Amino acid sequence: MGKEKIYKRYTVTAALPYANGPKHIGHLAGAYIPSDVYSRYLRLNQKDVIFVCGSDEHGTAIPNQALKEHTTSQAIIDKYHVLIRDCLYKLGISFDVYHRTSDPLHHQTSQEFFLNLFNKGLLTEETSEQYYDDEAKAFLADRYIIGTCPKCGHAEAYGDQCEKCGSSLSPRELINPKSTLTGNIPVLKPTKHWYLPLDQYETWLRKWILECHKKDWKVNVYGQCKSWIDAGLQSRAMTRDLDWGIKVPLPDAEGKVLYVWFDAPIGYISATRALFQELATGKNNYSTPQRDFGKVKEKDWKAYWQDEETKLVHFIGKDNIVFHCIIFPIMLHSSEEYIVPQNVPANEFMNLEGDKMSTSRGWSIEMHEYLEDFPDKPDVLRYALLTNLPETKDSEFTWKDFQSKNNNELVAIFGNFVNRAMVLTHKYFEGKVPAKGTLDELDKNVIEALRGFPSKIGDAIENYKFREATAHLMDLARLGNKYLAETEPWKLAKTDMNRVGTILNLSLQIAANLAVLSAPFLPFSAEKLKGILKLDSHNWDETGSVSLLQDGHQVSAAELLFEKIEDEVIAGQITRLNENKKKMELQNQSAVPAKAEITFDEFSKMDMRIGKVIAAEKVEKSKKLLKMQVDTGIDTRTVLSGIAEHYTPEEMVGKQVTILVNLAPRKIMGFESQGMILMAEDKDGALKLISSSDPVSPGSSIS
Ligand code: B3M
Ligand code: ZN
Repeated sequence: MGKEKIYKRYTVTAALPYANGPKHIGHLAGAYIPSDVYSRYLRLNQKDVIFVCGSDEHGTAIPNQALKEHTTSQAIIDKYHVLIRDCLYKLGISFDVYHRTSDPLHHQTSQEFFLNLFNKGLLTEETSEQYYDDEAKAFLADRYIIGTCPKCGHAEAYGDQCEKCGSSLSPRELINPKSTLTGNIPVLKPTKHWYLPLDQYETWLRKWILECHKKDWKVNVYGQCKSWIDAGLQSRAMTRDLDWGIKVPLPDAEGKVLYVWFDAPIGYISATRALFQELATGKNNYSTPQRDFGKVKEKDWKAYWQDEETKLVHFIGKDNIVFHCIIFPIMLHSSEEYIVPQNVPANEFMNLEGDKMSTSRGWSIEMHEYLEDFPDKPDVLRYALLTNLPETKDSEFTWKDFQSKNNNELVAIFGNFVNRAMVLTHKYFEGKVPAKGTLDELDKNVIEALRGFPSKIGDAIENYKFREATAHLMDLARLGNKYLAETEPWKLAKTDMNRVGTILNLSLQIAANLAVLSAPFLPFSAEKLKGILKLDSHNWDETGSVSLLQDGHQVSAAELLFEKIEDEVIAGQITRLNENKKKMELQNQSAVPAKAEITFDEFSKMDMRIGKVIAAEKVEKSKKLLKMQVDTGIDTRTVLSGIAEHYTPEEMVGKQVTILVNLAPRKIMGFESQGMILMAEDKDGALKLISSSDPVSPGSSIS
């Protein structure tokens, strides 16, 4: 490490996932894997680092999901908080704390934050007209309004953001707005809110981002920030009319809560407070300390957020850039208490098999699904994602690539090298590390190359180039493989055991370096490899060491680190993906909205009876029509019905049907239809007869 300013400590955050559903591997690639590699790397360097995250449990996403699942918001967050948290831990994401924004400590922290800004006079109070749904009798929060994006024309942009082009929007910018509650066109009604005047911080932002961070922020992040600042910032409401969230801590704020993007990033601070509370009191409801924090006091959390010698880094996906680079930093800066982030290395999106990843469309690989199918392979997913992170532009995950990364790299290069070195050591030296003899040119070159790896990998990580760092790691295994292939110790065994000793000593040192250096990327395999080598815990060295393993050190039995994934397994995943998509397509076809209200009198004008089909035939030249004779109990009459694609004439004869008998007769294809048979239309367009499940005599009326 070195070059840039030396920080006393690091606060690393990963975007708080909304607890409104399972999260997919795109989220992992966006924020969780990079932040985890970064934090693990810092720990290996004995840095004072905390890695914080938690569930985002507010915002309209939660009640929206509750509506869909016919349950309460509380039930939704309880369910998904646990699901998401457990998946992230199983995938090796090494948070020191995973908090939740429904926790009282977070409510308190957010309210204090709000009041601090309010008391300083930094929030402006404005009454404005906002969209209101007359039928639902509610003001519509941003996410309850959809319409056409004024920037890119996307037809389903939300009131606060277009997910297609990433623009941050306000509801009134949407073209053809619609309420998602009822589908109605919303009306404007006055309501009072508290605003953060972002425009007042333009000078500060220009200096902080455009001048100070032009070089060290990623181009995609810097570019987005610049275009927002150049476009001119507007004040933004920090409160909402909603019944789910953190109450606005003011006397005249009945029914109002903090805007989710006000409270969510404060969640990082609350999580830090929770961590130190728990460290100080010895509890661990939310914390999973990843290093020895020594003796700490509750208030020690402050250093991680308020001391200029702390480096704060936010890992997020690109749709969160404006909130982490503009709004939250303004909140932090204007509080006059907090530091602002040093970097926000946001990633772009990861697509899946040629299409955008989306849980709601069923086109995704959810973390829990992956873990169900590959419970012992968290590292394989980590590796497949790391080698393919959307760092500078959108990337794409395919199952074929996943298989090939596993079979051709983890198995064939990394695992194979380690295995060969181990097997040969057992074969020729009873599993004891042989001593090195005289080194030849090739050995010296290998040692020199080896020494370069820790800093190459470290530099890449420190510059948020995790793909590059991962490629370097695999190159180290390649170096080992190449060395064995070139020296062929198995051929020398008969003639020159000294030479074999040198080669295996160096090979084992390479394996030991792999164990240390792979830990941030492949933590489970690194642990396993350390076990195989009986390597004590090791920190990251500046240079690759050729004395990690002492001469005569006994290693364990050889064990495979990775195993091949067969074609059938991959084919099965692709089938499952396509099936999920179909299933969701059906589920997402929402029911047609209800028709306008009618009176009971109007309803009772309809004369519906049970009838029995006594004859049925196809109507010539029509694909859809059946012509039937129906015994209505009153008479026998002709009825035409568009069900020929769903029922054959034979199937219909003898069937009990529901028939509207007082519908005015209509001519259809030259025949007079005297009534209408009632049918239900399924989401996929299939028609089904409606009738009583018990036999009822023809003519019975329905009411
Ligand atoms: N809950 C949004 C998202 O998952 C979000 C991030 C909050 S970070 C403070 O895109
Ligand atoms: Zn757009």
